[in-house]
Amino acid sequence: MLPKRRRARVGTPGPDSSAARFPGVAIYLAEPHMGRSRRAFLTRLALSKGFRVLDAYSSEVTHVVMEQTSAEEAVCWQESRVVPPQSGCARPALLDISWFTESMAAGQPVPVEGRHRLQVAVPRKGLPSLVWMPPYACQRPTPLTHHNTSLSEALEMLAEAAGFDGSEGRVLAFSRAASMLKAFPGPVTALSQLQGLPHFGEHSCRVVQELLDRGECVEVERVRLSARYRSMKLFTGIFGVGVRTADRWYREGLRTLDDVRGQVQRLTQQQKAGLRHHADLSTPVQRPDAEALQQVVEAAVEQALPGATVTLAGGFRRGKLQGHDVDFLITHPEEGQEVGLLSRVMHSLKEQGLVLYHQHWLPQGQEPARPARRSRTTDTLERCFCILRLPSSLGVAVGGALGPCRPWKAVRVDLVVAPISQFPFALLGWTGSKHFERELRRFSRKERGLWLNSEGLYDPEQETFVHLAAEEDIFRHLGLTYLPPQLRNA
Ligand code: DCP
Ligand code: MG
Repeated sequence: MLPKRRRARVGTPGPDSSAARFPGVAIYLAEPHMGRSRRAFLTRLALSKGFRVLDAYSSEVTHVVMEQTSAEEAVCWQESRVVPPQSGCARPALLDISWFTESMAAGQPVPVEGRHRLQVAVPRKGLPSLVWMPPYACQRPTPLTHHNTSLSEALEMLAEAAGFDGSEGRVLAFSRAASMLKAFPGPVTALSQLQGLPHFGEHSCRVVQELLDRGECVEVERVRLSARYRSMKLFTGIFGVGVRTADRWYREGLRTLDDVRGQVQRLTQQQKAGLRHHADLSTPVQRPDAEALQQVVEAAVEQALPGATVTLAGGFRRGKLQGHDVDFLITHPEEGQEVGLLSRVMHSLKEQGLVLYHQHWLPQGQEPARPARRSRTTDTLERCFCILRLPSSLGVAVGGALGPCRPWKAVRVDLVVAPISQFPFALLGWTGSKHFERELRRFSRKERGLWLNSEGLYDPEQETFVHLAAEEDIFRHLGLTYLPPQLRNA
């Protein structure tokens, strides 16, 4: 079922009417610039005159009608629609709204003339084809490997640097442009291919242009080599150090890890542990490490509460082969059974000598906190931020920065507990990517009027939580096509 707001907006009299007076005509009103309420109005108008209007684009469509859309954009839109071919079916005509309004006025479909058609007159030979892409990252598949790595990495670095300066607007602008490039269906070789796509502001375009022209961007290289970026990157890479702390240290003149070690009396326990294990923690965790840790955690969980489950989340669930940590979600099929579980799990891991550091966060109350109006990445699920000892006896080549003979390696592990009723939201929230989550929450809030976080989906009008049983149901409820984790690498 669609959320209330969407139901209200889309509420058109049943399209696809079988009582159509013109059997050879099946209209599809394409939405890019039309807007939902205008589309609903036009649909009602056409239905009232006996036209057949299809709600979804399919091989049955004979007339696609668009408004304020250029011929090139229309063709790209059509090319991006994958419709199984039906024998004997011609491609539908791409038409301007003028054909529709004339037909409505005539009370019957008027013959299609050249002036109605949104067609590119000259074949676009040699020109890169334009692509239509939806604006929110949660509306499009983003695989792990894509065609524009050097471009997206450059823009992501600028986003990271903007984050170090607390410039959230620029973080979003660069992240969104980078994310579009990750989802782009082929290599970008000319800036014109990005024409008309959302999120490519003047600054991002300039960077892309320079990279395409010269293979390098002066600004990107200047930032990458700057003392500020390098120190901020180094400091925020320490477990327990956020941008604000890193910035303060930088302003105080600290530049290196040794400078930080010299201030040990000012460090939190978490930061001290982060520094102690810095060499291991700055070496990527490999997938076999994550799988070995899953077995360790599963055994501890099973011992603490038979029937409880452990699910690998984060980047590894999206198919990444390495990551900066391992994220696990724990639940039990019976609501309430999970209370007190994490303490027992940590006790079991400590007894085995596997815990190098841990910080346990308990939920503030039994009731899930109402999601904030503004999306946020943190939530109040019970969790433990740990550094675990991964012994080489588990069959993993721990090697790493300290040489191949080390019998163990320190690994960052997040253990998160969710009651079964919140599990789908926790799984969706902790699978990422961060940009995907940010966009999903923004989409939910702005397009559906619902507030989403890792604990639930809140309807502020009804003042209730929406109960859903699986990730697929959350996508469906938001009116989104389901994307498996491997396609959430936005
Ligand atoms: N997350 C969250 N709340 C937090 C921390 C993380 O909701 N307090 C979410 C955001 C991420 C996901 O959980 O989408 C996993 O966080 P990570 O920082 O571990 O990110 P990844 O697993 O994607 O990256 P990496 O492979 O580097 O670990
Ligand atoms: Mg992770």
